[in-house]
Order: sequence, then C-alpha cells, then structure tokens
Amino acid sequence: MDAIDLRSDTVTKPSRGMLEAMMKADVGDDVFGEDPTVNALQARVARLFGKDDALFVPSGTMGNEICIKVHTEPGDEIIVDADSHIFVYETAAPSLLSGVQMSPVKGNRGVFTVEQLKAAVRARAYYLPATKLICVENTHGRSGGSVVPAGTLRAIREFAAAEKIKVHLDGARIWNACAASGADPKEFAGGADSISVCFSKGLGAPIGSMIVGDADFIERARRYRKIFGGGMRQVGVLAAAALYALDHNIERLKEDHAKARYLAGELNQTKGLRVDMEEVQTNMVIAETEPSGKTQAEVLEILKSNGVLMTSERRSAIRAVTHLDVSMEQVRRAAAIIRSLF
Ligand code: TLP
Repeated sequence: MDAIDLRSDTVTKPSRGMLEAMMKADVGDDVFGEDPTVNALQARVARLFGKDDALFVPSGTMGNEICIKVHTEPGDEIIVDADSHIFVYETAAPSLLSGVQMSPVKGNRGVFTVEQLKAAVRARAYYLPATKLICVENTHGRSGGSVVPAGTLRAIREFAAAEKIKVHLDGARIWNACAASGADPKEFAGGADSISVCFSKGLGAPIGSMIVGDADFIERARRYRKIFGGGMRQVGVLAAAALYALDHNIERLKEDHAKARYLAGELNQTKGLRVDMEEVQTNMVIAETEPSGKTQAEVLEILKSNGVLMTSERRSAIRAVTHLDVSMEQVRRAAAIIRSLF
C-alpha cells in the first residue's frame, strides 16, 4: 500500500481536470508579456486582492525574495519573524540577493505587537541600518499553520506607514487563512504593500506563485524577476493550472482543515506526543515528540516504516500537513497507525 504522505501540501499531483486545463491553455511568450493565460491569471489575482497588478513567478521563495529586493537597498534592515520561512528556510537569501540584514523578532504565532515593532525599528541615524520592511507570514507555518488576523496586519501596516516602512506579506497559504477566518483576500491585502501567494501548496497546482502590489511595485518586480532567472516563456500551461485551482480548490480547503483538526486531536491523545490544539487552525499539525523519550528523527523513522510520512518541525516536533491528495479515510488510518505505535 502507498505511504500516506503528510509531509507537506506541496506534494500534491495535478488532477486529471487540472491537466486537461493545462493542455488546453492558450500560450505566448511571457517575457514579452504575450501569454494570454498568464495575463488573465495576473489580472484575476490582482482583482482578488484589491491591488493594481500581479506578477507570476516560479516559486514562493522567489516571490518573497523579489519583494524584499524591490522594497530595500543593500545595507538596509528588514524585520522578520524569528520563525518565518524567510528567516529560517530561505538559506539567508535576503542577505545574499538584497544585501540586507535581517532583524528577527519572536512573534506570538507570527503576530507582532506594535510595541515589539517599536522596539525593533532603528532610530534614524547615519551609523545605524535603516529599517525598511516588516515581513509577516500568514498562515504561520512554524506555528502549526495558525492565522494572523486581518486586523493585526492592518495595525502593523498603520504603524509601519507612519514610520515610512513597507509591509510584505508571505501569503503562501493565505487561501487557508481566508478559509479559516472567513475573511476576504482583500482584508489581508489591506494590511500589506506587497503579497506573495502560492498555487502549489493547498491549491494543488504543480508550480507557481504570484506577487501582488501596486503598479509601480510590480513594474520593478518584473525587472528583478528577470534578473533572478524567473522570466518564463510559454508558461500559460502553469497559469492554467493556477486558474483551475482558483476555480476548484479553494472551497474545499475547509475539508483539509477538518482533517487536520481530527488528526491533531488523535495525536494529542497519543502517549508520548503533545499538540498545542490552539495552533491547529488550518491544515497543519505540529506534535512535540519530547514526551515520547525518542528523538524527532527516531519518531519520523518509526512512522515511515509503518507507511506514514511526516517531516521534522522546530527543535523536537514533527509536522503533518493535510491536502487534497490525502483523504479523511487515509488520515483516520494514519492516526490509528500512530496511536498503535506509541
Ligand atoms: N514551505 C515548505 C517548506 O519549505 C518548509 C513547506 O513544506 O511548508 N513561504 C511559506 C510560508 C512556505 O511555507 C513556503 C514553502 C514558501 C514560502 C516557499 O515556497 P516555495 O517552496 O514555492 O519556494
């Protein structure tokens, strides 16, 4: 029997319907701005988030890194959450590609208070780095996919605007934040100057992300996309997958959230594992392995040899992510296997 793959919602494969949409895509050279399917996707996503324009990019990482590049100059400083993807999982790319220094602030499940930000923003002096950008992640991956409320984001942006600082939202899983909170994408977008969103996580597309912002920002982002090697040609085949995902795979995200909630409850009742149930708001479950007396790696290996795949998270925890290629039935089976093992 195939393993139950809960490592990430990035592991999904395009469905038959999605593949058919990709085959039918009308394409053109997107470096010339001539791919009609990419143009349609960009216009649709810009509208969805209530911003002027949008730009298709190959990955969430490139989306974040282009935005950081556009918002900053080498020698600037950016405030990031100490547990964010940008700070932890992008191999120090902001330092390498934008020449900026990252100032990590420990948010509460990705939420910064204005007091924390006040303390982190540098005074304006020639001998200090200039704080130019605050990055927020929503949903917040290393906090079990918890949601940063739209009101919090707006308060952050209000504070930042008064300080002449921009706000970037890493919205790789903003769709899950919308599904869980009932908020419209525009409500989250109102709290940010730029947003990067992904189609290749919970939405089930094979590749593709998008940067959203005002017209001038996107024009500059287009230049850096080319510099970073992200200018693609007949990429309408991928934009068609993203359009299909927007049409078919948003409503169903709530099912993934229900699967995660079920799994979290089961793992939390498993001897040796501990889940912070308040974190479980979307499609992720992070379980502490410390009470089991086994290392994270040992637990992952035991699960793997019994047909359940998860990943490591934080220092001593394991992570499961539910998605459209794992059914409730498989999640129940995974939970039963885990409970029988510990
Ligand atoms: N996250 C992956 C891993 O890299 C951890 C995952 O399995 O969750 N922002 C956030 C919040 C992300 O979670 C990810 C991917 C990215 C950006 C980067 O997206 P890609 O992988 O498309 O570069």
